[in-house]
Amino acid sequence: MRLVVVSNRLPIALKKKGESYEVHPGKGGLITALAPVLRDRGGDWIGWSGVHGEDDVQTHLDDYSRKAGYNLHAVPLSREQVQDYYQGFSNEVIWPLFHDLQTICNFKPAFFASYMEVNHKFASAIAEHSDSEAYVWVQDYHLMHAAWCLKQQGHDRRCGFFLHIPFPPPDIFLKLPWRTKIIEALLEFDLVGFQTVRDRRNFVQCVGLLRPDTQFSGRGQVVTATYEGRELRVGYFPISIDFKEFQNLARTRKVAEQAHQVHTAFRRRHLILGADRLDYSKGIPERIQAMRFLYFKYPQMREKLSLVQIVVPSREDVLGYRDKKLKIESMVSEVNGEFSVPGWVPIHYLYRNLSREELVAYYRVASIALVTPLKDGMNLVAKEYCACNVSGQGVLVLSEFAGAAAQLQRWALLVNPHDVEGVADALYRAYLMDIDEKQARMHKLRVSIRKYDIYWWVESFLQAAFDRQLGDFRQESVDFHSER
Ligand code: GDG
Repeated sequence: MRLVVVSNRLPIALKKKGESYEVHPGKGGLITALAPVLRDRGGDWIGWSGVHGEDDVQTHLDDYSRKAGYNLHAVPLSREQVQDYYQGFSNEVIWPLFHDLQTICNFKPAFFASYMEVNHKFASAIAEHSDSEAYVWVQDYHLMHAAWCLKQQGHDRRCGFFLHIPFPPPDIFLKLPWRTKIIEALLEFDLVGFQTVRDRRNFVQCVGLLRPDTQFSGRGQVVTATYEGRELRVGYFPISIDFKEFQNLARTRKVAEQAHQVHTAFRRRHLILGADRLDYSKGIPERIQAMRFLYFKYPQMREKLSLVQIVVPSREDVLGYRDKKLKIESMVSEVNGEFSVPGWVPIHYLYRNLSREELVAYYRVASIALVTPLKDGMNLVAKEYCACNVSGQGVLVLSEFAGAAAQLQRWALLVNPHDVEGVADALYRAYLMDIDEKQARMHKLRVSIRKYDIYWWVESFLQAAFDRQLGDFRQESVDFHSER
């Protein structure tokens, strides 16, 4: 069966070279895990290329496809569509709303109209590049109407959908002017997947309020919904990383040397690491406040612990992101102004995209990872840190509002990111933790992440999509099935 993956962006980066383009492979666990599946099945990937109106883009993609072993198809988007569907509807409506920030949503009707137009465009591309035998796997919140549009256009396809971000509870979701349309669109997929059991519960509750004629049956990881006389499956599939790849990279000589250099440059002091895309959901200002509180409440931690905060530039065209950056920068300078002494700076701030090796070197050398999003679908940084912690002595301080907390809560130090004193206390506890406890916790974290890696994620989604009977799924709670 041919697999067709659909996402807002294709898993490549196009770089302009003179009059032409160079195609570079995309990074990240999703592409690493899906590429072999697509190659084996002879698959396709449909998405926007990231550039506007270049006629020859598809020719470059065709050349690349021959090498990659699966086909890439670009969906062309105009500048206006990118502005209204991507920056507008996706990132000024759905992203903030689904991260519980309804007050900053911009519910402009033109954004929804553009979103619908683009979803129709994607549906036409899916219809063109697949037949009724294919399985279409749609990724994420930009394309929640893909299955609905396919049906409207008269195409019969089996479609699954995975939401990478959280699904909000009804009191927040109901604020959305297009709430019923979105729920009805999601119910048109054959399988809808969420990151955690909590996200699925929120979805089921919203369906209950907006389409009370829908019946749910079964329990466990995957349940059945009956909607307008047809059945679909609704499950949770916590996404993960390529554990072995990260671990192996962390063990290379190059990364070990880089880690050693960082350690020496910081005069062998302990490092706390934060690494995030620039985003208000990641809780960076609250984290900086927690650092200030740490140095204030526990002055003995000054000159012993420094935070290295990596911020990766992101969504610079979306309203509010630039202000966030300025706010973070002024907070960093304030803390540094207050506590720096000759030879020691409390917060090292890096605003750039590090190479994978550099990032892994920081993961390897950091004594503590401080992962404190206000809300996050999963958070892969938490998992990558553990995979790269080859010394086995690092401590993960993790927000209870990250999807990853459901799986990792027993062995990480869980914190409420809004409680800056609580975060400071957790950092102090992490610093003082005896080595046996650190090793025991990190061992458990690594075992769990190794077991439920990105390949497990792909396999469990695809099995729910077309292989297994519902009875084959776990009915019992396992570690990542917690309510958190
Ligand atoms: C969305 C959801 C969900 C970070 N700094 C650098 C760098 N990174 C990479 C990390 C990691 C990725 O960025 C960030 O992934 P997250 O999961 O933390 O967050 P989102 O980007 O918001 O992703 C999230 C995810 O989708 C998957 O479903 O977990 O909840 O919001 O992989 O390694 N990479 C490089 N340099 C850096 O400086 N090269």
